[in-house]
Amino acid sequence: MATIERAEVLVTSPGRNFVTLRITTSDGVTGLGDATLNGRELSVAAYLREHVAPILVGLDPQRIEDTWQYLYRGAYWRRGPVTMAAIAAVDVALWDIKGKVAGMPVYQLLGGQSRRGALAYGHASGSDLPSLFQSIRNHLDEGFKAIRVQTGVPGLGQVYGVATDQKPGARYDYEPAGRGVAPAEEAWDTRSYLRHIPTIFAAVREEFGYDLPLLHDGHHRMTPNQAAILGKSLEPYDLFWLEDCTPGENQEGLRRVRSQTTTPLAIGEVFNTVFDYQTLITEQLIDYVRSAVTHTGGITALKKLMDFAAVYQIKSGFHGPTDVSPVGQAAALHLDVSLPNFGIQEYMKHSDDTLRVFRTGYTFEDGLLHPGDAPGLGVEYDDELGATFEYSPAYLPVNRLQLDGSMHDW
Ligand code: GCO
Ligand code: MG
Repeated sequence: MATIERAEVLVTSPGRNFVTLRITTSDGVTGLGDATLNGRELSVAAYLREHVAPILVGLDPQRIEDTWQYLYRGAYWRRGPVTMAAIAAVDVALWDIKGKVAGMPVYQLLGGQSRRGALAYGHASGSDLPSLFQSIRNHLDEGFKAIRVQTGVPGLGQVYGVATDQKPGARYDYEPAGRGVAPAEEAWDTRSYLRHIPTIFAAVREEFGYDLPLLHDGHHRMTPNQAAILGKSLEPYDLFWLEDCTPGENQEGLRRVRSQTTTPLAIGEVFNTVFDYQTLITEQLIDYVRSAVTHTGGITALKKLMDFAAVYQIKSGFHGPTDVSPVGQAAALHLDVSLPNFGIQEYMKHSDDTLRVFRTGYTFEDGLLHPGDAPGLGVEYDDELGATFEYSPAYLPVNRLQLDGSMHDW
């Protein structure tokens, strides 16, 4: 029987920071797992190096479920983004190994394909309408068939999620990364935002029609009542979803939003276990689960969460920004094509440097992503090149109220 011989933590920064776990078996089979926690990367690297890698050595790499339970229950301290990203990395690396040993892509081990590919949405943004329209056109030219729309708000400066440059492929400055010893600060005003956003969606529908699925991310900035107001005012524009309208950790707060608006809701990119979703799912307070494989304990945990959601007709809409590494994105795609209750997949192409360090086999054609047919996940890591991109701290911005400088959710 092969055993786990080595578990190495690889940190690289080709444009932005990534943490990867590589597990090697005594037969020489390797598996990769993503452990990237944007802005807190080294905490997961240390958790893995100090507390997980040593205890993996000697275990049976085929026992994915048992290893998951061992790391989750055995830690005593449960849940939390650092722990769950570390468990996810081990889990995904073991699925990669199992696929390679079986000679099959991971999606085959998950039950095979349920669809030709995963409908992807891209990120269009602009500080004003002409630049937003240009960005939407660029995304349509790149083949996207669903588009997230973010815009600047009059009276506010830079707003998270809005690119300042509209060249094809351009994106928000913090994607790839906001390097520095401390986060940048942005100013916020929710009332201006609530007034402005419906006018933007009216203009986008007028220009691009009603066929194109449109999404919007509220980045946790509203109270339940404010979210209800926004959801209602966006109803005429037929959104695919309104994302993270409130900080979802108060799950009961979503009852207020849900009872007031039929705009579909997506939540969960900052969640890390099924328990964060319990009320949201059983009371059908959301339509889409936003988790990433990387931040929710891996393929094993996210598949169970999605099976639970399926009972309530809730679909997937996995988080796929560039701070989820190509390994994490590949893991999501294997789930996407196999899940019966797939909804949509977020997709931002990684930088060219990133895609040289992580050689991927996934494809994007005619608006659909496919994980490819290589055994395992289909991603290879270039150690030599990875080592040339040294880690440096990079942070998401923080958000303060324009009125008085209070710290605010975003
Ligand atoms: C999204 C997001 C991202 C996150 C980022 C955090 O929907 O893609 O909200 O932009 O803010 O991934 O690390
Ligand atoms: Mg989001």
